[in-house]
This record gives sequence, C-alpha cells and structure tokens, in this order.
Amino acid sequence: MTGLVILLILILLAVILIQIGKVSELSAKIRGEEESFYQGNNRTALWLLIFMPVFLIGCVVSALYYKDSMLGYGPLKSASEHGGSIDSLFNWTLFFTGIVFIITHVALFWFSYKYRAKKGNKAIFFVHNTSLEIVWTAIPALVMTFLVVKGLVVWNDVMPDVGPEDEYIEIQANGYQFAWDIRYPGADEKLGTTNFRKVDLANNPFGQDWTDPKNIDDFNPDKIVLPVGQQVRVRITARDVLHNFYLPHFRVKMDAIPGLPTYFIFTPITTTADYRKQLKEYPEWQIPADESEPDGPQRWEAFDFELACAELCGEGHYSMRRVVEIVTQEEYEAWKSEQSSYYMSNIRNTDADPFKGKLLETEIQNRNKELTSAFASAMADTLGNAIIRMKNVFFETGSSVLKTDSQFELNKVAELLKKYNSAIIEVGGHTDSVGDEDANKTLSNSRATAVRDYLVRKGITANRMTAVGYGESNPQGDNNTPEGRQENRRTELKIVSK
Ligand SMILES: [Cu+2]
Repeated sequence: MTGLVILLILILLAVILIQIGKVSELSAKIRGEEESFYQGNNRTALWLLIFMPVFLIGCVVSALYYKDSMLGYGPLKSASEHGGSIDSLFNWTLFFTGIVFIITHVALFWFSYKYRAKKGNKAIFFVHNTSLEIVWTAIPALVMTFLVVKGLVVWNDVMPDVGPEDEYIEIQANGYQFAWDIRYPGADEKLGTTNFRKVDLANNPFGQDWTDPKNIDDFNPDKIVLPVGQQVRVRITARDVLHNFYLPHFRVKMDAIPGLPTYFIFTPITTTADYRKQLKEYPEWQIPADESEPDGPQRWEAFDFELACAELCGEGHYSMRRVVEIVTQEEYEAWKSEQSSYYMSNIRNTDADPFKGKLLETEIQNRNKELTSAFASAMADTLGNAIIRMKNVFFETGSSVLKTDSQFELNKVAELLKKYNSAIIEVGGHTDSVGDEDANKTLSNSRATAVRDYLVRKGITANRMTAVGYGESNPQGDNNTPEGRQENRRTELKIVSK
C-alpha cells in the first residue's frame, strides 16, 4: 500500500515537472530567447547551490547513521592486536579524503553558482600561475607522503614473518571451490610436510606426506578455534583458483594463491563471548536473529566471528564460510584434546599408510601407559587372578616366532615385572578354532613359552612365570567371524599371586 502511494506521488511529481517545463517554454517564447536563457541559468545555478548543503549534509548524516555497522566503529572494534593500527590508517585516510571531498564539492557547486553566465560577463584568461601550480602539487604530495609512509609503517608492523624464537600456533587454511579445509598441528605443535602431488580430494585434501611423523597427529576440524592472546600464523594455500582468506573482525586478509603459499600472522585479543557482550550494548543487536522466531536467540547471541573468501572465485563463492571461535586457553586445550587426527581416523593401516602393520611411536607410548595402569590396578586388585591381555604381541603365521614389533610391549612388561618384583604370573596362549585342536594347543603352548623365554632373557626369573597353552578352549569372540577369530588368537598375562 505505502509503495503504491509513493509511486503515485512520484508520477504526480513527474507530471508537475513536465508542466512547469512546458510553462517556462511558453513564457520563453513570449519574453524572447536570450532573456529566458539567462533566467534559466540563474535558476539552475540556484538549484545547484541549494543541492550542495543537502548533498553534503546527507552524506554526513548517512555516514553517522550507518557508523555502527562499519568495521572499526561502534561494536565492530578490531578483535586482533594489529587491527587497531589498520583502523587508524583507514581513519587518517578518511580524514584527508573527507576534507578534499568537502572542499571540492563546495567549490564545484559554489563556482557553478558564482560564475554562471551573466549578461556582459566574460571569463578571465591566464596562461600560467606558478603559485597555484605549487599549491595544488605540494599539498596533495605532502598528504600522500604522510599516508604512504604511515601505511608502510603499519605494513611493516603487521606483515613480518615469525622469528625462530617466537611462540606461535601455526594452522593451515586451504581454499578450494567452494570451501576451506583447515589443518591444525597435533600435540607436537608442528604441521607436517605436504606435497601437491599427493593431493587426493577424498583421502588427502592437503597432500600430506604420511612418512613425515609430524603429520601423524595433524587434524582437520570444521571450524577455526583459537585461544585468546596467542600469536597465530595461518599458512594460506589454494587448490584450484585464487581465493582470499578474510577474517573481517580481525582485519586479516590475504590472497590464497594456487602454488604460492602465503601467510598472515595475528593475535586475537577478544574471545567470542566477550565480543558478543560488546555487541549486546547496541539496540540493533538486541533483536531476534531469525525474524520468524521472535523468542529465539538475539542477534548478539547468535553472532560468530567468521572466515570468508574475499575473492570472486566462482558461483559457490558465497558458501566459503567457516566459523571462527576465540576461546580461553583452557577451553582451547580442551577442544584440541577432543580432536582426532586425520591420519589415525582415515589413513592408519589402509593401503595409503606407509606404516601399515608397524607400531607407531605414539601407539607404543600410549600402550605403555595402558600397561602401567593395568599392572597398577591388577596389583591393587584384592581378588587376584587379574588378566592383562597383550595387545601388541605378534607371532609369525602358524609359528611361535615373535615378530620384532612385539619387543615394545614385552620390554614394558619386563620393566613392570621388575617393579612389582613379588608378582607371580601365568603366560596364557590362546588360538581360534581353525585347524586341528591338538595342533592349536601345541601352538598356543609354544607361543606362551616363547613369551616367557623372552621375558627371561630380559632378566625376569624363570620361576616367577608359567607358560600355559589353552588352545581353542577359552574363546572370547565368535569363531565364525574373522573379527571373532582375531579376538581369540591372543596372549594373556594372569597375575597369579602378588
Ligand atoms: Cu573462494
């Protein structure tokens, strides 16, 4: 309805203007052409003079009206350490260009009024004016020098790479049509090496080199989480076309170029929670985030920092959004400990795994911890007869020859048996039900004996250990399935007496 009324008003205004035009045309004919030319000129000059303040005031008022929606103003203060200096650079540029903007527009409209065509007036003609040349060359040169020097100072302050002594978290953002892959270093705090030749869109989006141990704990989360107050180096890469890594709230922006890694270093200074509190102070943030859900969260509550692509990289460009969360150091540690490594969940023991069938250093260490606590609780167990199942004791197929990888687990067992030096144990061998029962019993017995002999060689007194072959008599899993049979082929330690 309002739209219709406005449309009608506009049509009526147009009709009125056309009519005024017709009237002045007719009156011009009556008064003669020349006089009407000067009269028309006067009118236009006057309108230009009136337009000037309306236009300039309009510019200032709209800038003030939208101020709080602009980065650097109102609640949208920079959330990074360096952001303030970039904002200040923008403000200085705005200050000078603002002065020039006002002066040129006042001059433009005032001059077109003052020097409008008048009867008998003639333009002055001069060839050259040195003072004028100096003024309009020197002033812009000075201002430009100031802005460029200030810009360079800020650039040199923001852009240097980290030094060898610096403490920082390095993450990688890899842009592609149309999303970002994010990679974090694991507990080693180091990103593993990559090679574009190894990129496999489904199984290795970063082209990580799995022979590099630094890659083993790297993880690829679906959002960026960072601790407040910690320096972050983002390694920025692209897989297909040009993208741009843009974190508007942190004043971070850098091209992501295929084949040419770039970086940006910044330190977040405000947590997401604190930034939301900042926004909450402003009425335009106190409305429901979703209009159709008036009781739902308000805009400030639903706010998240975000990563966008600031390069028009294709038709799905708009969808390259990732949430960025700034949290406290403790929250960050907690989040990080919940993430699982890409290698462990997607590559480990597949054909792509160069360590397939071999134990990794981290696995050995984790297993050592497990064994330590299993022994501790077995020794504290008042019921006795606690059973500890050997996880990493392997034999050659159909034989009782220990595979070399078994040494890690057995060495740890030897160490623990020396610690609990009164414990008497039974080494039990078990098989699945495939093959002859007697043969299985013999095999399990010789395997248990092989384990006992190994431990004796490691310095455990032989009379603290008995070796028993149970064959297939004590299954734990279903012998009809491969997983069940796998579970049944095992070596166990039983603490017979403490
Ligand atoms: Cu993009």
